[in-house]
Amino acid sequence: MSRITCPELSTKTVTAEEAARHIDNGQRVAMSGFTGSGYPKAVPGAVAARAQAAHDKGEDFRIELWTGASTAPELDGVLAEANAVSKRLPFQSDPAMRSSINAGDTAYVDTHLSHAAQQAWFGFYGNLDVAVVEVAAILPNGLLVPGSSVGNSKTWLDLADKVILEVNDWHPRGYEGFHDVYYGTRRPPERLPIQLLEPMQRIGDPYLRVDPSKVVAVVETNAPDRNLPFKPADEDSKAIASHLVDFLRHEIAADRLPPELLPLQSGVGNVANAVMGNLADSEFEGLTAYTEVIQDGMLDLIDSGKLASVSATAFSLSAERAADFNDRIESYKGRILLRTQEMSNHPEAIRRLGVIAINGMVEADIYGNVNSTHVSGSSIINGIGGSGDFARNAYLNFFVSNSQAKAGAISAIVPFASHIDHTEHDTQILVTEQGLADLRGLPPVARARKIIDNCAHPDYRDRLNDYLERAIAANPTGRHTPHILAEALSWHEKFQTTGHM
Ligand code: 0RQ
Repeated sequence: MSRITCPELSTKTVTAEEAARHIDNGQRVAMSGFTGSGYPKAVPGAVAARAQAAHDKGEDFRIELWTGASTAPELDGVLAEANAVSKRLPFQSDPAMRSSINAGDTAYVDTHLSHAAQQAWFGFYGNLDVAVVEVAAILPNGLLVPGSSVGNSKTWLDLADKVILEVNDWHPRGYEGFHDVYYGTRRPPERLPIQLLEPMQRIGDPYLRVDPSKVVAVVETNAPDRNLPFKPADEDSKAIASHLVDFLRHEIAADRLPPELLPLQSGVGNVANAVMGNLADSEFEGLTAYTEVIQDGMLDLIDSGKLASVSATAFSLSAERAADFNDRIESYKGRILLRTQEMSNHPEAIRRLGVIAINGMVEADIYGNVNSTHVSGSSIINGIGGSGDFARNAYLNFFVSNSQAKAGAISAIVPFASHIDHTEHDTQILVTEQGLADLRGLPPVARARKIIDNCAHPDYRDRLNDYLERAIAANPTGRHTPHILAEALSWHEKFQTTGHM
């Protein structure tokens, strides 16, 4: 049976190539999609082909591209390869898009994921020309059933002058009832409190709304999400997970956490996935999650009976786990809720619920400033994503990483971070395979001693201690956060010139 049961919208069904003709050079185009799920699969490729054809004739064709978060080769990849994106926001993780940004060809506005929608409504980014949004079905009354992500789709549908819908029947029809789209947001000074008092509370509608008169094209697809595999947890990620879980036990014993913990948030990446795997083998029961992304590890936790429910904005599953979820979607109903990303990552909700935030990092400096985004200060990896939304407002925040990268050539603990996404004022607990540094309530030099002793790799520990002691000695009137300025970034410089810190 067709997934497009609205008579008005079904007459607008066209091919992806026809739909792409509604997108012109220089326009601002917003697409659905979050961590490789729920992004349009067909129209972006057709836009890339238009751009390529224009470039072949010596004509300009580049768009501004806004999304929920990262997408996939069929969206970011094809558009970057066609050099079709002049500006990108709020997040990406695609190899071709990353190269285009680092080459200076695409301007990247790396944005907190809870900020993108509201900054668009405030008009900070300019007028939105076209929205391209993937859904699982269009109902007879024109309401839209989202698929594996909600992200910023609500905002893009509201703001765009023209809308293109992709209806992908790879998403199970059973997605109806899995979403909560909040329509109560106003602009300051008329804003109201968000009455979200529990992770699974519904505060919105199960459907996305669209003004049918704005819909210029509907495209039918049948294509899977990105669904990248996860690395099996190695010894280091198991050690990180085990330090973290021991610490949670310690906090329960000290009466700072209830036995069922507080709602969990887990970032993207292999380490975060391994932490969820470790929790599945632990004694914890009745856990909840108020997070951004549901990776394989979280579904395992639900299946094990340890995790009662998850509120998020998107899935990010391996192909195997996505196929299994699609087959058994009914068994997850009522235990998973997908919200708009401005709600999944809302500072007010995160602060009220008391979220336990766990996010990956690239490096931390001895005082606890954290770099989540850049290599050697200049090249972007992915972006800040939701890590700032959660870490800044969490009850407890953890930043996790191996103590070394690139087979020991790089120390993840450095004298001075080469880029700072989370400042020492925001970071609470750092974890590497070496151990855990609980920085709560500590002043800078005490933080430094703890980070070096507990988290740095032994191969780098003596040099970090030596730097700290010399910095203290060299600053008789600057002993609050002592540095030797000429040396603070010398480890990164040495890596650039010799290939080793
Ligand atoms: O590169 O694969 O080429 O070797 O960075 O590192 O160790 O596999 O770690 O997958 O957990 O990702 C911070 C990138 C960690 C991620 C980051 C290199 C390393 C490897 C990946 P290779 P690992 P993870 C909510 C939260 C920001 C967004 C966020 C991230 C690659 O967690 O993007 O938190 N976070 N969102 O070799 C140079 C160093 C390095 C280094 C690691 N010190 N110097 N390279 N690498 N440390 C979700 C969303 O917001 C959507």
